[in-house]
Amino acid sequence: MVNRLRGLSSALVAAGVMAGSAGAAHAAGIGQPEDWQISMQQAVTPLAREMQSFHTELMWIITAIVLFVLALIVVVVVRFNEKANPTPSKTSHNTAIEIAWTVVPVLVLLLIAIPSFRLLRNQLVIPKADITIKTTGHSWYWSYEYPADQGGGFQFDANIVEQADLKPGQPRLLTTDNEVVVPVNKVVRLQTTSADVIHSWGVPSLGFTMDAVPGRLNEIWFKIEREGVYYGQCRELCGQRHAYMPIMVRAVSDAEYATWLTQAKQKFASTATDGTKLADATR
Ligand SMILES: [Cu+2]
Repeated sequence: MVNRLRGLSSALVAAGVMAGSAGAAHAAGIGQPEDWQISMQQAVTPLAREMQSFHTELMWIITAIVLFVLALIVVVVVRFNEKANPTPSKTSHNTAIEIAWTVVPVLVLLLIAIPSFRLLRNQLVIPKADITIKTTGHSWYWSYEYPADQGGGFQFDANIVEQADLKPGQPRLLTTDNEVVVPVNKVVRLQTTSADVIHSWGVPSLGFTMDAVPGRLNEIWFKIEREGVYYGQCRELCGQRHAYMPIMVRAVSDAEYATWLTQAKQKFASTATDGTKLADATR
């Protein structure tokens, strides 16, 4: 038995080492899913961090409630079964317990409501934005528009790179031909809409998804705190190629962003916008 346990534990250690080395091979794990991942992708925005810590808080609260209810059930099963307790009590009221089981859940809900509404407020109240980008969902790709008054004045489409055309290191089903480029540590206001059916723009490590609805302009914000590439996908079941309209966001330094803007203006010159400002969804 002991030997068997020892064998099992060394097998587990070996599996752990293998998983660890596999993890090292996929060192580009930030911003994209990893093999055997069970936790969420690393948060790179203040909102994503707040969402993840709220998630953890909820997990603790839920775990405590489940354990408490489980303990009550065990007590009832052991102490109040027919054999252990042949003449059951006829009690039908207990004011103290009734007050407790009303007040305690209310307190638990309050404990959850406070961080929940704070998070909701932080998501919906957009700080003063440094740049605004508008994205439009199409069946089945995203297009992006950088307004002229912020050094842009162009738009482009971002289509999936098919598996056969992927370069080494590019993740399958997540890589696009053109990417959204944003400066790090800047507040980006992202506006979403759709040209056909309802899509949803979502990048896990940025911490949100925002519906892209035809005829509506939704907006959300993010501030990426580290340079890198962050991948996402359409999050609204939108049709046949729903799984093939990925999102690729690259966060770069201010200088690199300025360089990219200049290059992008030339690259996407044929799709230049007329210089009108993007609408403000809050007005
Ligand atoms: Cu879609």
